[in-house]
Amino acid sequence: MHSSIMEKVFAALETFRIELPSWGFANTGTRFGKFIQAAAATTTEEKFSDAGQVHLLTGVCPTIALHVLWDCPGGAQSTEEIKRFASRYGVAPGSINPNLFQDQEYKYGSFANPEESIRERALRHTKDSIEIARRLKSRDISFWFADGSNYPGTANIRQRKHWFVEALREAHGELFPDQRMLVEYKPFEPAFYHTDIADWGMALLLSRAAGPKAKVLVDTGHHYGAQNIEQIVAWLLSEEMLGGFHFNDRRYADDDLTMGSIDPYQVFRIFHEIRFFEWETGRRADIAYMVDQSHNLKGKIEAMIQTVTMAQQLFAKAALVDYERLAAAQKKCDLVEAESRLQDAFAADVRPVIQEWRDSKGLPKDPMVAFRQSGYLERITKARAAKNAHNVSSYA
Ligand SMILES: [Mn+2]
Repeated sequence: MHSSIMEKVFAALETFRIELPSWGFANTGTRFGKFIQAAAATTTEEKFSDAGQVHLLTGVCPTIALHVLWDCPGGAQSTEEIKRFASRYGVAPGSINPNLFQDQEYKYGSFANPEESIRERALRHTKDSIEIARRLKSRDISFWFADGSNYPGTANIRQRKHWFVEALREAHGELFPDQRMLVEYKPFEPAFYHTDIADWGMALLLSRAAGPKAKVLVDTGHHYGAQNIEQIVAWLLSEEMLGGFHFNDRRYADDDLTMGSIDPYQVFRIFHEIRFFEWETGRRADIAYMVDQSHNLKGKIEAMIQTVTMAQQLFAKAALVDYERLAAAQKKCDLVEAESRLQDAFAADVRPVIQEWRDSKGLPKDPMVAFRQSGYLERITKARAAKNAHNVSSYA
């Protein structure tokens, strides 16, 4: 392997970290049923333990995203326990995700619920989440809202937008100096007629209205099939409004498949836009890379290792784009030369260099092989099987 390729990949990998979601280690399913895995995590401690394994073997997942309702049942009181898990299992708390969609009260929305007392309840939960984040030294409060409606004429869309602006502004006012607020969008599901924050433009306007610490979060699964996600990324970068990613892949809708399993070139193109921005401006884009996947069929820890490994590969490939030549080709409108800069970088097999990088860090060259040899899965399967067997597998 050419030494400049090695230098570029090593330098890229040094900067690349990706956050794991606590919920990615738990039992999940579809709206038709939940599939129970004997080794699935059912407690916050088990989620920390599993995320700790992924970090131990890959070295690039130092944080775990937490879901307030599921991981912090005692609210702010849960933070002492969480700090103990973090030091025991070697992963720090990452983004804090308020839950504004699961409680019965939120049937008709949270920040945009027509009932004032429910909007206030949602804001109280948000303020509690910000306090949890402060205690855990988490930087990002990450919002996703299920708010929307199922039938035409049933919701005052403009009024709801106004309520969203009010609530996000108030939440923004509660943020501590080093905290950020990330606003995620999604076109549909669970709402099937209108969703209050349906696309990046709505998320951008609401973030701008909320205040300077609010940024947009791009979940790659939250787009229509033909949408050009990397263009959205380029625009958000240009507007200084890209705060983070939730990575996952999909074939049809928000399928939550493992990153790069269906369309790795798309993830590469996203990373390319970020690297191109950084090359042109000479500064790092301040972006939180996060995984948001639920693995219904694959083993959860293996699916996560596979995801992280794929993320590193695609990020490393994007680091191989020759930006001097690309910029020159774009200027001359030499389309084939310009496109080839991307295609050549994407075609490079970076796996041997990544293995060397891992080796240089004292990490296993192949994290999946190391995991399968570690005996961890057998251990947790034995320890958790009985508890998981009692879990309900049906929503009926
Ligand atoms: Mn997401």
